Amino acid sequence: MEMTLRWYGSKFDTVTLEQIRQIPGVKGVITTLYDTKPGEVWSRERIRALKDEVAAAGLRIAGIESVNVSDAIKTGSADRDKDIGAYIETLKNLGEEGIRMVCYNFMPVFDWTRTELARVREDGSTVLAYTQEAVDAIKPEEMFSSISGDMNGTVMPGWEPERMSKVKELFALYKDIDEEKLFENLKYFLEKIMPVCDEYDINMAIHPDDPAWSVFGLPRIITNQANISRMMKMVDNPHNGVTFCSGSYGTNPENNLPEMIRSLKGRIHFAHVRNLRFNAFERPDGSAVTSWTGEKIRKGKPDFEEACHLSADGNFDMYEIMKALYDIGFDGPVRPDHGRMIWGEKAMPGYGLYDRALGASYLNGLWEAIEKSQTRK
Ligand SMILES: [Mn+2]
Repeated sequence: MEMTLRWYGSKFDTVTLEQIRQIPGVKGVITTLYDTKPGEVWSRERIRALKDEVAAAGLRIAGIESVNVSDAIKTGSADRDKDIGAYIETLKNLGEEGIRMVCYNFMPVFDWTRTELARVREDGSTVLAYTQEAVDAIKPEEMFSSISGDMNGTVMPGWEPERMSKVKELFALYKDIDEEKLFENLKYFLEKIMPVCDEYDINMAIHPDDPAWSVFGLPRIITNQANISRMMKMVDNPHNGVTFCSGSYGTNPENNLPEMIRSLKGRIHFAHVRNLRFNAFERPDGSAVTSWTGEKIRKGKPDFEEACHLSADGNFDMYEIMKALYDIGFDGPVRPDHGRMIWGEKAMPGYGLYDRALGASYLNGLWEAIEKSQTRK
């Protein structure tokens, strides 16, 4: 694996490449052209300029997160072929510049959903959190204003103010889209882009839906093992792969993360590794759950918060997650995911420097221990 950090670009990120360069073991960044819109072609010149900027700091671009997919593609509306054409052009330009991994998602309207961006934990750090109660009590168009005060002046991916001002229109676009239709539109998109991915050896890595269930009645498909297997089979090409995000699949504590990783051997092109702490969880029918680690979760409407990466701080066994990645021979980029806000840092929630650097070091430590225990027997 290659340890990386997500970086939004010098115009948008509070963290600098020079800082990232000093995190032990981090040589690559996962980045994007944050000011491009879905449906827009990324020019070769802009990609090269980004590459040069990263290289000048002694780092390399290990992949893109994200090239966003337009609503026309997700809903299968009239403009989709035009937008797919632009997407293919972007992939070609990335391929020409030697970039081989592209993360994207296929979530309708909202990307990830959290109801709090700065829940205060017992140690005074703040984290992103989700309660089903808050989602149930709010209209989707109020979602943005309810959390925007805690964004520390940053623009959060998927929550751009100009997009959020049109939430009602966006919901109208998706009113006839159910899970089946969304699967169909994803298949159509993937079939069209696979030839350019084959030509340039570009690994497409779909990010799971977060949380792993329907919010506000919108369909969500990249949520569990059965659905990912369906997706892998419907376009059976190794370039059609996934971003294994432990924090997103893990929002359902019954998703057995190491088992899912093992079932995706050869199809995981990127990994986001982070931990969650559940304060309560229940199935939609109200029954109690035991997490994949064997812990009984207190029964109640879903309520979880993002913990630090350490196993002991949340409900995940981080060793087992890294071990599963090691066992399948995973050699792609991995990044610590959302971190807590600590030590007075002001940054995009989840994307400060300090706690992600601690996360990277912890994951590197786990990996070194796993590797040595396997090779020094
Ligand atoms: Mn993720």
